[in-house]
Amino acid sequence: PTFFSSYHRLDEIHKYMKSLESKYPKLASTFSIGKSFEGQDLLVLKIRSGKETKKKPIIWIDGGTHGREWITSASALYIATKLLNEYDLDANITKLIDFYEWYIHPVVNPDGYEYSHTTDRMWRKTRSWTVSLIGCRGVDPNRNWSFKWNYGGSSISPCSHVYSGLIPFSEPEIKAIANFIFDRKNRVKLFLTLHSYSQMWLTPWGWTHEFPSDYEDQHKMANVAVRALRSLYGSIFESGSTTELLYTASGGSDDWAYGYAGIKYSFTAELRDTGKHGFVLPSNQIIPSGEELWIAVKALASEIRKEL
Ligand code: 0X9
Ligand code: ZN
Repeated sequence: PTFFSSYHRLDEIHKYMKSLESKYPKLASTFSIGKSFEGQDLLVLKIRSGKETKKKPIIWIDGGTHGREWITSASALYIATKLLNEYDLDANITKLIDFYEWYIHPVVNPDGYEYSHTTDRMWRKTRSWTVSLIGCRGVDPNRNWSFKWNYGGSSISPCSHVYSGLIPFSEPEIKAIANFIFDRKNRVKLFLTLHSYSQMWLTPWGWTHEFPSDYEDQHKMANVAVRALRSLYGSIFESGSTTELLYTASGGSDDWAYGYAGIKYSFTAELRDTGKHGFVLPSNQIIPSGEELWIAVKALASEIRKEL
């Protein structure tokens, strides 16, 4: 059995990330971008070759925004592992690592992730609470971003699954990512946030039914991803905007990355499956799901590179 034959708790994930750092000291490093509400490290893996002097385009991939979506953290780690394992073995991967700087943040919401392991398998939100509010805990981390915050598809009720928080960026986990991305916004060429489930490659917007001016390019690029993904096991992922395919949901990270930080290729990928197991995707699907996503990410990275 490998690391990818089962789902793991947060401490095992952090240990695994640090083991990649020791195994590939020239390529991989881990660092914390802050602390969660309950004090867990927000650990990011950086993959980069060569001297630090050169400014490279950035690819950002995150998972584990919603506690119960375990496959997304496993898949983010799978991508990281593939990048590192295949460097110097596969000429195309070597090229992609040399060209970009990769940041992989597998567990955006560590408190919610742990809570979904220990107490409530269906937990989605963070675990924060505000003194004045008795009872319900947690903010939906994907309704807490500042761009078009509370424009629809979110709730101001603390007990809701889609509670947007008292103010934008009330959640330290989200503020930390926003700061990190904003500081590098001109270099970030792909912002990919992994969710589950429903097998979709979503483009902005989530906050309105209107289509952004870059929709054509974004949709073309989303199709590059879903076509590559399908080529391996035939999994069908739909591509389109969030409001077109799903529902209205404002305050999401992809809308912020595009609308506020100006990152054209900003996607939410909703991974396996389409509802048979839903959030409780069996662990024997981690590797196939990771493999198909890996092919999609490679195709995206090469296609975006052509535009730079
Ligand atoms: O509702 C969400 O946050 C995402 N779906 S999930 O079932 N994983 O919760 C979709 C997010 C799409 N993007 C935006 N709404 N901006
Ligand atoms: Zn989600």
